[in-house]
Amino acid sequence: MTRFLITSAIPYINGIKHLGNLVGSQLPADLYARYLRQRGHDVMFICATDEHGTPAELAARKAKMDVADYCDKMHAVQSELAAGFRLSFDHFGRSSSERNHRLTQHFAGRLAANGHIREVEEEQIYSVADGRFLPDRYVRGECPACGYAQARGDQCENCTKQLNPVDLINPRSEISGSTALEMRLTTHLHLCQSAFRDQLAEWIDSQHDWPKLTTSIARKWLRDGDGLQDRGITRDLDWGVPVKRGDEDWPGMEGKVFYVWFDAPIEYIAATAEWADKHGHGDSHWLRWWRNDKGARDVRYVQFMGKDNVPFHTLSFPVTIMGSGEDWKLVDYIKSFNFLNYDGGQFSTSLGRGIFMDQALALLPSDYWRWWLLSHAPEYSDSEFTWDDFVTSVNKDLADVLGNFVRRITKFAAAHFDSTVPTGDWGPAEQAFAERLQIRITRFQDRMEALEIRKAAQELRAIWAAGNEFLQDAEPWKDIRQDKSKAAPTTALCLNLVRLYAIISQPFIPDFSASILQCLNNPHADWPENVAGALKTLPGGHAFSVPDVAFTKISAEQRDRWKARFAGADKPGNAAVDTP
Ligand code: B3M
Ligand code: ZN
Repeated sequence: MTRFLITSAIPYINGIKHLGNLVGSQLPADLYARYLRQRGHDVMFICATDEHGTPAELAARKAKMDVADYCDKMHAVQSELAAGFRLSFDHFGRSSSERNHRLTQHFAGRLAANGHIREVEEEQIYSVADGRFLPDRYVRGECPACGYAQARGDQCENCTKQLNPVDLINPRSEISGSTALEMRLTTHLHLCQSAFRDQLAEWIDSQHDWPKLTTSIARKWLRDGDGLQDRGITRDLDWGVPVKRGDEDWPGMEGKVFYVWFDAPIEYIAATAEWADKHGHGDSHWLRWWRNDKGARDVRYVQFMGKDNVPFHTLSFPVTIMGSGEDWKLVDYIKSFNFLNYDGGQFSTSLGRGIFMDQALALLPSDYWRWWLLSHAPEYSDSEFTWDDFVTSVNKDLADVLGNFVRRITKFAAAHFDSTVPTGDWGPAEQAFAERLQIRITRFQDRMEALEIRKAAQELRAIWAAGNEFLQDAEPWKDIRQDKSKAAPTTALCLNLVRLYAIISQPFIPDFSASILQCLNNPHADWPENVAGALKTLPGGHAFSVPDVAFTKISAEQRDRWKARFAGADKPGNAAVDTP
């Protein structure tokens, strides 16, 4: 048994996330957490809402709400959607929590004590029309690196480059659109990241097993030099973690808050502390996940995120950890993802283009989405959601292959064996099938452990198909007419195979799994270490009930209707999606 700490990038509070966001971090992290728990490991799976910074302020402003109230509301909405998608977080925290305030101030205090923070008087963009400084996303303009016209002041969405508002070409205010911007002096804290260049390079170079996507992005910004400039970690904003060094006030920093990207990753730690608080545990319970000197040395820490978040997790956050001089855990493995596109373009929150988590659940149960998203995870390149592909995947993989197998064998056994598992000794065909399946399941495990998600899904699909083939070849419906006992071993094996499918498919489609195990009156979901043994778990005489149809096919008419409906607000007849 190993202890696994798993964190998903924490979604911004500013609205309901689309399926591209979901498949880029939370969903694959959930898959992994579920799998590891099944294999008997001790798992701490953490996520939270990212509630500070300009994304939160701008969204609250649009919703005409006080920021704190807006965050309360949206945290509840996001929690409910996470539950709807069966995301099995041990804790879904909030970066605005008291724990995060204290830990963020603690880290800043340590960094300052170790000489890694400088106070810098610098010019920042001030909007005359708005009467305020405009940090980060309060400014939009052209990206100096790639020319993207809609780049935000904190990071270019197009090329992932971290930016400062002053870098943008032709900047304008996101609040008023005003271009009457001037530079004014203000004092901020800078994190001396550049001093860590060698240490970071050595650390990243030693990660031989990390996905190429992760290391290539990290190296790009490290080598470029650019990515590792000292960066401002404070802002002239009202909402956020007040700037303090530990418990002490920071003279000159009154009225300022920490930058959202400084406190957001610290929330991974804080959320684990929130978890401990919620369960009435003392500090040692969360420290044992995070502090090497307090029991976390044997913990394997795995992070999940979209590629745009990689620079912050490979450069900035590690500097916070390293620079603290305390023995906090550094990440062991970073699984990152490319983007999911929507039907020939990008998902767009502002245009209402694509499918958002709430809309998805209103159309179909979560298993349908989980299966398509995970089996098409954008691991090696961007991938694309199309309705045709989604419908094929649901109708073929889930309905024809998996659902049909379950339905066929349970109905057959209900009709001919009185809804019980028949008794009968295996012949060579059953033996050979079990041996073949053992090989496949080992391969499936290897893929899951290597976090090769698409390949794991392919293997799982092949395992489902193998059951259909076995049943098709064995033809128990022929034997049943002449000699019932001849059909018994095949039928018994296939009923046990239904159970095995429910178990190994659980990380992908947990609702299916739960409902099948219930029908089989078998709550013991032990992993099939030994396949032959697992296929004999339900003994002769064991009673079951026929499950309802697990997956309903999507009709061509439904597909066309949905395709039109989600094409985007710019298309006639479509209303804008109601996300802030
Ligand atoms: N909230 C960006 C995002 O939602 C940001 C991630 C923070 S992870 C510490 O994509
Ligand atoms: Zn760019």
